[in-house]
Amino acid sequence: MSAVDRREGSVVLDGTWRFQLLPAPGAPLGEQWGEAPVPGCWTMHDPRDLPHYTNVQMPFPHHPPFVPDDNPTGVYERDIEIPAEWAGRRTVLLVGAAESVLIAEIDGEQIGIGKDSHLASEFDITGAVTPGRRYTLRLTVVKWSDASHIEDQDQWWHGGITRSVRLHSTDPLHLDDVAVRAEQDGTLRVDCRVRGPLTDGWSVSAELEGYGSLAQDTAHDAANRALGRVSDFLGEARLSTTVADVRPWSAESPVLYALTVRLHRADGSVADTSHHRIGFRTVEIRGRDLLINGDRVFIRGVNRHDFHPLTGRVVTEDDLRADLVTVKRFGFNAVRTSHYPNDPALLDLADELGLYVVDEADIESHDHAHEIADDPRYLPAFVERVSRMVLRDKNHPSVIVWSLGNESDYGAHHDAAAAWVRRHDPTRPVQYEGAAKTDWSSTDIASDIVCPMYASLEEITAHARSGEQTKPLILCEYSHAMGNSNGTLADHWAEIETTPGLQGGFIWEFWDHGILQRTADGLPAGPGATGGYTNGTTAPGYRWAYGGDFGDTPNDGAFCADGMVFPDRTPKPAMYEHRELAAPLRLSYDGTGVTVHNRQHVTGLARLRAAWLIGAEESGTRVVPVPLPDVPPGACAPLALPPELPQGTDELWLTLRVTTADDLPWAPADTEICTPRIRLRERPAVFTGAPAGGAVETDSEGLLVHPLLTAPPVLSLWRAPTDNDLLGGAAGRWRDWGLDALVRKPVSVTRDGNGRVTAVAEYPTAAGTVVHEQILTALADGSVLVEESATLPAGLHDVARVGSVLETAAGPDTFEWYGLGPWESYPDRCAGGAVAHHRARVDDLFTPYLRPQESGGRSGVRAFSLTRPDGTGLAVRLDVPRQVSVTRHRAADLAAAAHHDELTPRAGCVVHIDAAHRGLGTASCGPDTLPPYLIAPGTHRWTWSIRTL
Ligand code: IPT
Repeated sequence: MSAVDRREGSVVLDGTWRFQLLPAPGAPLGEQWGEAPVPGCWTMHDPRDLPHYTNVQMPFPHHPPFVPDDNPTGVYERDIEIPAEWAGRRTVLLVGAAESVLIAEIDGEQIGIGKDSHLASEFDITGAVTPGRRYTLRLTVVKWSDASHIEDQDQWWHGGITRSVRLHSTDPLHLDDVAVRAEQDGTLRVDCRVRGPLTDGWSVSAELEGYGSLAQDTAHDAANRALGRVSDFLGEARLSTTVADVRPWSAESPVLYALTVRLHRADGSVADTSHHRIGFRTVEIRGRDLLINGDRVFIRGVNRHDFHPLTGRVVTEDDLRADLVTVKRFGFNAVRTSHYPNDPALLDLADELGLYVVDEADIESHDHAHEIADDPRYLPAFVERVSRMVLRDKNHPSVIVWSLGNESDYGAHHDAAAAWVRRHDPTRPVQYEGAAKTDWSSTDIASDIVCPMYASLEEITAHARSGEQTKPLILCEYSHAMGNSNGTLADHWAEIETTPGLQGGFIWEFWDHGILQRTADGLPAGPGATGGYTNGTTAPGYRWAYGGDFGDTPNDGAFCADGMVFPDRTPKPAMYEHRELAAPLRLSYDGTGVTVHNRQHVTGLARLRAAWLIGAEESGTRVVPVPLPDVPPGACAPLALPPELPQGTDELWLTLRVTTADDLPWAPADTEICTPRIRLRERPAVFTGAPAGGAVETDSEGLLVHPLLTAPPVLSLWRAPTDNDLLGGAAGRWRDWGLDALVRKPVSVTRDGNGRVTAVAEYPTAAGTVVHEQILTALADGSVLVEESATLPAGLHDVARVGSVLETAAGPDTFEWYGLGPWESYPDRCAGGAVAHHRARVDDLFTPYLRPQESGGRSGVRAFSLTRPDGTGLAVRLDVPRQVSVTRHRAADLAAAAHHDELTPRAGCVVHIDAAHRGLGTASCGPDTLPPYLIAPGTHRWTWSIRTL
């Protein structure tokens, strides 16, 4: 494994290969060959072995190193021709990745085997082939082996060849490795290793484009001193230079320089060339800070798996680019390659687009972690997996930290691997979550960074304030994005930004791993399928499959659907929350003027453009462009308020819509970057002394009768459990209390002389009775005022919501609101967006989280309408900003469905108006929401009005 890039000039063998799937490695080949794509996972197209999802548990009961006898084995075959012009050269076969054991044969002769599902296997086949001749290349891929026990990552199990297969050739005299060290101060050092047959001399030169040749510092010619040797190691050379006025590489400003290294024969002719795009940057740990080019940069990271809903694990360079472009657009500056090395193209893209990478080795022994961590039979695999990754990826400026793997306990193997890395590459820190798990203050471990997963805010801040902290603290996983999640992200960042010693983390995770499945036959739609999805939603006849949907047992259900994007890369609403928290600029308002703060380290604000969005409750929403001063990094400057601000006393908000001014490599001009907001005027009290009208029409229980309502407003304390509610335990309590099936027991209905109706009802639950009062008053403007209170007994200490639910007749299809929007928000996830007038189709308000659950809420709603195309409908006004949701589904419909294809949207709207709505938290894996976002027992009051339009 080396860092010499040989993609150029190689013969790509990707395409359709002959294929047979055998039940086990020793099984006889059949007469008949089928076909399979390479790269490709057979699990995505062969019904005999479908995808299988497990998290921690292995899919079989065997202990390491044993595996089942039933062991799907794919035999891939094709003809190859070795180009005649490769005569006299060295020929190499490269298999980008195969899952899991790879056996390579040429014309029936075994040429090598490889393990490690996420790194390439390279075979020197010079001795096995003659240029100009044709051969049969057979790649046999065995699914299970001893190595499966250290590839127990939380993802689908697949089988196949998952990255490109290529042949390339080199001169017999060739560069074995090129190691580049380019520092922030402009110093550049290039170390080359040379291999080949005994020669009468060689030399290496290097050139940095625009800066000329590097000086050769040392050359060590092993050949001259070891005549008659067996080895083909010829020696090493070191070259160096210093670039004056270097522009350092950073995620914010990813400046790359072109370096070409040439190996010359004794006569000066070029035997081998290696091209590199390098970046000058320095990573160091000083005290408890991780510094990039001397700056303490917050790590706003996300964990990313190789995933594709049609191919399983096969991703193209276009896919990788689309992933990283999305990551950049939503404010992330770092990626952890959870939990294995990615295709080298990902690192090229991270270098180019500007992302810090924690490069992680392909080691996760989760289910048998303790057993394996000190089992010497696995020692070589640990060291080899880590070292091969480092050898491959060391020249990428984007890689700032090496990770020894994930969830594999802590044992001697980790120390051995860390020691190898520290010696081989002293320029980057090493991290391993498991090493730092028990004692965050320990200095004597295989991790230079304390990188816990899912630690609570309280724990990390306590550590940072303890005086015991010895290393940077960067969470390797936090804010589990399963379903409707990522509550309290803003609370996290408020602490991180104000607590020395806390430096960020990596959200779990980028992808929802939903595989596109045909509902008719239950099979994966597979590579090449078209039209099965759009905007996160599957088309009729398809669904997003998760664990168990392919008959896979044991499985871990929807736990693989825990990403910030849907399986088609559509961003979930939580992405907008992150984008706002990571914004390159912030606003402050002191009552008279606005100041804009540039929060970046390297770049000014010139690449951005801005417009004020003026949101006034009464006078509507307007957009006014505003010149953005080019504030230097870390500085601030005044920002002009819009001229002609709406007069009056109604509530007034300004939101700065910040977009890209010009095309950037990761965002075309006019891409929205953030929407910071400030409030200029408070909302005056509403419903004060509104004049009364006539009588309110009610049913015998005192509930509102209205021509557009098919179900009058009644009390709701429940929501369709989110994944966090379910796995965190709240949903179980709610069910035990009976909140999902509340029954209204009328107590009294009174009507006063003015037609005002007071209905009191009880809602018995297993934790005590809730008393609900609803007073309906007709107002002179034709609206009905609804004043409600609900008193929750002490036993109901943490319910989902307290509010009203009502249903409309069919017809209204447009929702317009003044409040936070446009995207979905919840009380603990509402940092992004504008307080303004928004409009959406009712059908679009719902968010298609893979397992149906509470969704579509909008926070801070002050008023809304639901209208038919002709403008008729309902208008609602609220006493104070509240959580409102309008969807086509009752909570019970959602809770009963495992997939969206089981849901039938109702013709009318289901409307929730909440006095209180519980935060989302992240309890499916990690901390629940924080106390301020929980609903306390006692009396809750809310008032609203409803009017016919
Ligand atoms: C942690 C894993 O590292 C990650 O792969 C994923 O499984 C995540 O949790 C949950 O989705 S491990 C967990 C036991 C904390």
